[in-house]
Amino acid sequence: MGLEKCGIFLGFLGFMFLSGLLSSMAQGKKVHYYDFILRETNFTKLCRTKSILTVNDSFPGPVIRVHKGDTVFVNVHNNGTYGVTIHWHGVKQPRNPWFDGPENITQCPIQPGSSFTQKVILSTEEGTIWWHAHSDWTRATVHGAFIILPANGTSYPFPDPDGEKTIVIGEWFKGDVMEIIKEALESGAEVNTSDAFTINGQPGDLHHCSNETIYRFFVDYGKTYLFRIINAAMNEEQFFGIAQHNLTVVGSDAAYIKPISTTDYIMITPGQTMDVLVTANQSPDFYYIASTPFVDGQAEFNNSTTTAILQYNGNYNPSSPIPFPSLPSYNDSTAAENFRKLLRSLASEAHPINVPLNITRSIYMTISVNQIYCENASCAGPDGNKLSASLTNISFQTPSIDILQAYYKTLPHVFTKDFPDEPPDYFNFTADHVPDYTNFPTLGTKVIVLDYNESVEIVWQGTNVNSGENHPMHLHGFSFYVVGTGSGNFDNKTDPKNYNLSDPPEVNTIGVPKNGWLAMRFLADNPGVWYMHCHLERHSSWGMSTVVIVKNGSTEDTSILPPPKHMPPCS
Ligand SMILES: *[C@@H]1O[C@H](CO)[C@@H](O)[C@H](O)[C@H]1NC(C)=O
Ligand SMILES: *[C@@H]1O[C@H](CO)[C@@H](O)[C@H](O)[C@H]1NC(C)=O
Ligand SMILES: *[C@@H]1O[C@H](CO)[C@@H](O)[C@H](O)[C@H]1NC(C)=O
Ligand SMILES: *[C@@H]1O[C@H](CO)[C@@H](O)[C@H](O)[C@H]1NC(C)=O
Ligand SMILES: *[C@@H]1O[C@H](CO)[C@@H](O)[C@H](O)[C@H]1NC(C)=O
Ligand SMILES: *[C@@H]1O[C@H](CO)[C@@H](O)[C@H](O)[C@H]1NC(C)=O
Ligand SMILES: *[C@@H]1O[C@H](CO)[C@@H](O)[C@H](O)[C@H]1NC(C)=O
Ligand SMILES: *[C@@H]1O[C@H](CO)[C@@H](O)[C@H](O)[C@H]1NC(C)=O
Ligand SMILES: *[C@@H]1O[C@H](CO)[C@@H](O)[C@H](O)[C@H]1NC(C)=O
Ligand SMILES: *[C@@H]1O[C@H](CO)[C@@H](O)[C@H](O)[C@H]1NC(C)=O
Ligand SMILES: *[C@@H]1O[C@H](CO)[C@@H](O)[C@H](O)[C@H]1NC(C)=O
Ligand SMILES: *[C@@H]1O[C@H](CO)[C@@H](O)[C@H](O)[C@H]1NC(C)=O
Ligand SMILES: [Cu+2]
Repeated sequence: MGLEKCGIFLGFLGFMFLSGLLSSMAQGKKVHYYDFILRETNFTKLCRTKSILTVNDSFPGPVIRVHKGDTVFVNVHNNGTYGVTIHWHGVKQPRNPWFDGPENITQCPIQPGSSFTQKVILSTEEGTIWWHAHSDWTRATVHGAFIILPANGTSYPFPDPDGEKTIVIGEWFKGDVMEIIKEALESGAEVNTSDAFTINGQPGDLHHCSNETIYRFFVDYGKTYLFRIINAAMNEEQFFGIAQHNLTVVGSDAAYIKPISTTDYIMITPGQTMDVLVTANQSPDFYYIASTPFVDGQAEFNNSTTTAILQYNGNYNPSSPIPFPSLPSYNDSTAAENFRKLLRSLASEAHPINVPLNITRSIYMTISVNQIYCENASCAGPDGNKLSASLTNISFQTPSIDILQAYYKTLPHVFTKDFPDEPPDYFNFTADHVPDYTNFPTLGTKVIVLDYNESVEIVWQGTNVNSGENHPMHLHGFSFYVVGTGSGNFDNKTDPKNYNLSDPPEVNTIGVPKNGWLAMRFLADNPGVWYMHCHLERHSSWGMSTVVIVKNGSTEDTSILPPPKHMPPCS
């Protein structure tokens, strides 16, 4: 190459580089750096001081606050006593499964004394998501909000709120969560229930130990606030409300929705987020904010209510008693469904949707709680068996080498690619009495393999095996459109005729109704290894999960990014 040509070539490269830089500057996209230090911290809750694993000693953990399309580097240092991983819940991570986080799915744990810097690539997400540990039950105390503001030069699709509040609903166990799940998996019994729910780390004053420390949200009369609500609880969906204040839901799972006006409660599953506008238009007073479990299954659960106070600024004598919201009763499946059915995409010019219409891959997947047979009824679950759970009757066995590495390096014997597109056996999934044999799943590390850009439909079918209940299903690496739902068994001939293809909500987690079904669609345009699981932690621990591998497309731009130099090693 002559000198002149070379100069022109370099000039061209320079131009390409500069124009790239200029266009990203015009959109104001930024790179952020956060340091997370995982360590044991002493906390006092429910009259008991105990050590919990936290990020930077805070529960809930630090807030990540960025703009749409930014990139975040989080240096996670583990100063604790066992291996942990961190997941960015609701971040699609285009082509970047390396930093998604689920233990032994995309990485092995970050060992004590070591660090892992995770690159979190934001794309279309806008609104509220969260981050949490994704190792055993560590997420009980290791989680925090992840707020994504509109990109520079754009605004909310509703009037700018006067202020913003973040509500993280958590679940508090007096015992050690790692011991609790270990003990339950060994014995096969139901998992110990928690002792309280929390709002921003406080159980609230229905628990006398939290009487003085109940969380207070201060508001000015006449102003409107954007409440970003995250359900970080482990095992229970929640009904949430604020006394005498209407909730206007404007977003969920970092996507805007058509405003749901004047609802007096929301139902929010573990894993979901709701962006809610609240106008402080009542007489200046204290008002209870409350969250109570929604559980329509048969298992024992923590039936307590967590509270906080919405407190108007000013001089006045608060009412006694303080007004309390009226929430649906704990097993009101209809109230839960009635709320979920209100979710519809904004589907505007500025926030368009792209629902796949020509489905090239259909998967019908059953969701069940199961049992594993124990000789001589030697286990502590029902009938002397062990409790288990499955998708399509396969109880997922987590490997000891991460599936991403095994896939990338073609390592044998880590997983198999034979997760079926249909259940092995059709029966009346939602019958009052299902055949006994359906209780017992097969065990395996079976994954779903999708071609790049396939238009996928998954129908999740709740079953009454053991007993039915609402399951909040979550998919990593994507958000998906909820196109249909119904009770009983899905009918693949008639039910698709009633799909909503014009404004279905775009979410990353959704409650599949008890003894009902839910159909979702997505375009498989994100190559990688993506975990799919129930976000009720004990179900996930029992095997209610699988993995979706999306193959590379034909170009570099449609392939998984090169791996980072150092991934945490597997032992
Ligand atoms: C937003 O973009 C404008 C140019 O369009 C720029 O002047 C400004 O600094 C940007 N603000 C931020 C916070 O990035
Ligand atoms: C966490 O703590 C470290 C060390 O004290 C500090 O450098 C870092 O900024 C903190 N991170 C956050 C997100 O607050
Ligand atoms: C927590 O407090 C207990 C006493 O209440 C103490 O024994 C323990 O060392 C403390 N742990 C940490 C990590 O500070
Ligand atoms: C945690 O931090 C302390 C203080 O810096 C250090 O002495 C200890 O070795 C660290 N432990 C781990 C497991 O990183
Ligand atoms: C679980 O609950 C049982 C019964 O209350 C109790 O004996 C056990 O210690 C608990 N396990 C843990 C790890 O807290
Ligand atoms: C909390 O404190 C208030 C007074 O400060 C008292 O009236 C109320 O009974 C207490 N509630 C509980 C559950 O202890
Ligand atoms: C809540 O919404 C209903 C229905 O629009 C309305 O009648 C009521 O006045 C609203 N209440 C408050 C407190 O804004
Ligand atoms: C849960 O608590 C509510 C209100 O205290 C009560 O009505 C209901 O019966 C309780 N449910 C269970 C299953 O304990
Ligand atoms: C639907 O997809 C199939 C398979 O990719 C293709 O052959 C067909 O032309 C598509 N139909 C429409 C209407 O796009
Ligand atoms: C992940 O693999 C490691 C070994 O690399 C193993 O110690 C750990 O128990 C596995 N985790 C899970 C959740 O199976
Ligand atoms: C399945 O069982 C349910 C509940 O008993 C019943 O209502 C329904 O009719 C049954 N469906 C079929 C196809 O038998
Ligand atoms: C439709 O459902 C029937 C069972 O009701 C099943 O046998 C058949 O394979 C399904 N068809 C497709 C295309 O999934
Ligand atoms: Cu579940």
